[in-house]
Amino acid sequence: MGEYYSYADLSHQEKLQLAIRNILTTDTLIRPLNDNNRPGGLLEFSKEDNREFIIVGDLHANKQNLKAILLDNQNLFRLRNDETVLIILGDAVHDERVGHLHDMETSIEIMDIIIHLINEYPDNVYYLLGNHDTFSSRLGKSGIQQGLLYHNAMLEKRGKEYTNLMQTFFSVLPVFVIHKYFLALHAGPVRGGITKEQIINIRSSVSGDLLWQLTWNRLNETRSSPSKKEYAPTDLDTLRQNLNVPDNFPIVVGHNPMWKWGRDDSVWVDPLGAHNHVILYSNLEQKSTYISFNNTPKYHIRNAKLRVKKQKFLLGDY
Ligand SMILES: [Mn+2]
Repeated sequence: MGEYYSYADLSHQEKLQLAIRNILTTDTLIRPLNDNNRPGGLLEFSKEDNREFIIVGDLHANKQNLKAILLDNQNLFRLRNDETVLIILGDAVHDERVGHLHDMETSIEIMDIIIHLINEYPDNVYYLLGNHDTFSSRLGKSGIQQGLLYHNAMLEKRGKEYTNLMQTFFSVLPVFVIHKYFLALHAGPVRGGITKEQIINIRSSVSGDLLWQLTWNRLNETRSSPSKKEYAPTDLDTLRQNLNVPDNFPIVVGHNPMWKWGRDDSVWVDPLGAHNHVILYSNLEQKSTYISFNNTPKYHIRNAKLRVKKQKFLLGDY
């Protein structure tokens, strides 16, 4: 496509349109079509795919961390050379730091970067749906309606058509990754199990609350019976069984930082009695954490160096 126009000349709206098209045209071998012949909720990468996969947790509008990850360990260079695949686990938007819950400019900006990455490397960059990837007035934190504020800020800055397109963008995102060495999704397994077919048809009218559960469920922290909105370690085991992967298969999620339980502050390995389970949170100010599976079952937890000035120079202005 690069022969016909310069990407930099495209409007924000055209870039977003292109990103939607890129998301919708993922190879159907990777993203099987649902029963309505539309791209489904599942990305399943081939066992022959030997690229490195790096996984980034919730960014919550932290652009510096995303840029630091791109520059760490030659990741951007490797994306460009089809050596690395970047999976972002959703919730790139909505700064959740105290005092910043109203700021929506940074959410618009980080989505500009992600849209750019999807357009630049459509076969190597995948963004999964998180519960914050919405304009819903019901999405909020501390009584602040972040979904609605984000919607209004975008409407003001980019206009109605762009805002409608962003709604389309959210509605076409994949939800779940199956890779030969891991499973990944935004929040957690559904209660009672979910089949591959159900994940592919996650947006079907008969799916009930399955999409909600995959993007909202939290690990039960009280060790009592999990509520309907929570999952227990046994639900992770059920998910592995449903998807025919080994009992010790890693399941990587974001969404639910376990700060009150101490330990590390951006990544939790095997929290609260779960096994082969990682909760990843990539939005800390002092730390930019991500995970790499470099064609082996063993993953590495990496912290990208936060080098602010050099990043701007190397990445240019998105
Ligand atoms: Mn979340």
